[in-house]
Amino acid sequence: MLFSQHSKLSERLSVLSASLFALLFSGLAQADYRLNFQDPVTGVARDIYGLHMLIFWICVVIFVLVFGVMFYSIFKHRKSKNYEASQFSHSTAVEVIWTIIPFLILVGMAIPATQVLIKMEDTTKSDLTVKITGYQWKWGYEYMDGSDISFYSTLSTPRTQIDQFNAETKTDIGEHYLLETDKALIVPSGKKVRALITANDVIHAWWIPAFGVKKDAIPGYINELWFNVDEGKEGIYRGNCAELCGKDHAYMPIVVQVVTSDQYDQWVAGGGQFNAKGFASLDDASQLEMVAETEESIEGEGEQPPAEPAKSSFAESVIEAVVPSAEASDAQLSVDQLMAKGEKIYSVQCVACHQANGAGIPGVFPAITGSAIATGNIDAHIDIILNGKPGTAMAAYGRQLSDEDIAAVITYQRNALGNSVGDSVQAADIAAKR
Ligand code: HEC
Ligand SMILES: [Cu+2]
Repeated sequence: MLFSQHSKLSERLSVLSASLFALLFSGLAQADYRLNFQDPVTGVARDIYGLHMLIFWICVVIFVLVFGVMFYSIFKHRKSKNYEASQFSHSTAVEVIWTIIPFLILVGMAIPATQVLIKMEDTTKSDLTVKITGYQWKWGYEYMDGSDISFYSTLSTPRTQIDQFNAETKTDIGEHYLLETDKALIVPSGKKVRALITANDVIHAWWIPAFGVKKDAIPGYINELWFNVDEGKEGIYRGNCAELCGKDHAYMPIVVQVVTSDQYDQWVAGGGQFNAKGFASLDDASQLEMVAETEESIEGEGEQPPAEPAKSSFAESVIEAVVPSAEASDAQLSVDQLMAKGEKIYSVQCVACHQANGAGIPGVFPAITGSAIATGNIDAHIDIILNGKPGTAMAAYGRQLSDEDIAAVITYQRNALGNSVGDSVQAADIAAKR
């Protein structure tokens, strides 16, 4: 009886451990698994890495010593040896030793840590300042050096890749799933870049692990950070918003493209244009190679990433749609053109709240389907999109989208998502209302 129970238990245990094992290793095989931090590409990130390793090894040594002594004592003085325990209860000498040694260890760790902290906080003598603003759910970048470049950076992974919960109809996700944007922050290597970080709604945080920077973006408050990417480490670096900021917190990645300072000057002189992949548009043929190369060296240890599947032409068309067109806003578009463009803009800028089918989220984000504004007087519709609704999550898109984009998304909302008002607007109508 006892025996059979026991064997059942051990059977269960072995099943459990086998499945745990399988779980662990299937996870390892799937994920691009790596240990430790990303490879540091700035001096501060290298310092942080060094500090991390130093403290790690101090911990390892303490661990081995403490457990070594413990296990040795347990084993040496075990009951079967009839060891007679000593009965002393106080030892000033031991107490002094176990106070002084940890104290010395802590001071020994605090000195280099403080040096790095002081270095991290020193934002003086910067070559370039960028203002970074967190929004629900995108990042705004503004160059403060008089170049007058500013833009918003939005997730470019298509919602069709994100919203697939059915394993059977699942399509492949892209290589940089949820870590890709329509426009990257462009910075030069070998230059001290200072960032002023704030937010427009709730608290976000700007985080690029390879740079060793992470700072909260707080509404009404400006935080500072700086980084100086080593020359020779040009490439694409990716990070995330690191402060839970609501429903789409996971969908506001950060992409930074580091270019040489010559390329940066060229980009600024060209007015800060972007190519279809959201990187600096330079008329320098070597640029694409550079991007491809460094992406590999950041991520690739050994294995070649799978050739990009005829990659989301949808994502690219979205990006094209989102980059405001430089054309004059008096161009007339057909209703079909407006609807096609509007659908793309809606699927990038508006779905997070109003949902792909226009139903919104009851009690939080209103439906567009049957909405009094989206089916009523068009002036009110234009107004809420241009100016937003202060005090709510509905942002003023007049600052973020071009006249044509706004005309398209309004036309789309009025004639799709279950609405069929039948009217349309042109960019010129929007310009007139600004
Ligand atoms: C971050 C969430 C969010 C995003 C993104 C968003 N909206 Fe809204 N939207 C809201 C909220 C909240 C309201 C309700 C505001 C209020 O209280 O009147 C709203 C209201 C509206 C309304 C009025 C609906 C009604 O009947 O009251 C329209 C039209 C609208 N949004 C269009 C858009 C368009 C177009 C976009 C994309 C360019 C967009 N919204 C993106 C949150 C959002
Ligand atoms: Cu955020």
